[in-house]
Amino acid sequence: MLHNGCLEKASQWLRSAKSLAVLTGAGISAESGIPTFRGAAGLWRNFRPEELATPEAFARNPILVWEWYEWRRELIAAAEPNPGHLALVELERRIPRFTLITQNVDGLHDRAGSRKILKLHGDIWTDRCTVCGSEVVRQPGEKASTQPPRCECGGIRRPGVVWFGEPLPADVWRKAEEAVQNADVMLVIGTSAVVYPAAGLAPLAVSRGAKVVEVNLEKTPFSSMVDCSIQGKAGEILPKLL
Ligand code: BJW
Ligand code: ZN
Repeated sequence: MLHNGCLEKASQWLRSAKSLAVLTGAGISAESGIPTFRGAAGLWRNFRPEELATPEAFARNPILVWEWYEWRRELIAAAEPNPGHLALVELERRIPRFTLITQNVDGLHDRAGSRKILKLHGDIWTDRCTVCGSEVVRQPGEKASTQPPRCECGGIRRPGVVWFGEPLPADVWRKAEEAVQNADVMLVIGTSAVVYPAAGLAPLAVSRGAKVVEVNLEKTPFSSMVDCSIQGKAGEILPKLL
């Protein structure tokens, strides 16, 4: 169903949900002013994210990749959570079994006040040493560096995110699958649904008989398979669903 007529139905499902899984993507942070990956605004110096978010790109040109992340960290530090993020905080408060699964690395769900967050693709505020694996958490607003910093062990640090070709953190992924398998309702918000394995979670919920509701500005590969696909801005639709 590709019309907004299902908004009322979706909010009924949410009211009676005992177990809710939510999957978010870059679209939920778009109204906070953070560019999505696959829109025109996602371009940085004419590079596509697929050319920058890979271990090969970092190995080839660590400074270039590092600068992209510093640019994004600056945008994110200046941004605020929006009504979409806040609506999910309220759902967490209302629904007994609630799991927020996010592909986003921006930390806006944390800043909005969500507590149970599974970060599938890591966190842009964490740096990880490429040699010893030790992690350092940075504070938004910390002075930017133009080069990837060095670890005490001498290794160079990289952003603690998941790049193409890298496995997702195994425990986080296991919990995400579990939450989706046990959900009676699933919300899929602001994701283009092209990046796996995250894109497999909504089909998993469908196959388990959950009611699946999509909120997105545009149609996606999920739209025709879900129970209700609502086209609109997450920051406007989610508060209406409550
Ligand atoms: C709004 C809105 C508003 C806008 N309101 N909506 C062929 C087939 C299947 C899989 C593969 C394949 N070839 C390669 C793969 C694997 C690959 C993959 O899926 N590639 C596909 C692209 C083809 N996946 C991987 O490599 C993953 N790892 C893996 O598979 O490991 C296997 C393995 C096992 C064991 C050992 C080794 C390996 C890893 C994927 C990692 C993805 N990483 C990134 C970067 C993270 C760090 C960073 O942020 O820099 O994650 S890529 C980027 O895409 C980022 C995002 O989380 C992810 C998803 O993007 P998202 O969130 O959907 O954003 P957009 O921009 O695409 O969409 C925004 C949406 O919002 C749009 O629909 C808008 O309409 C909407 N919108 N405003 C509501 N206001
Ligand atoms: Zn180290």
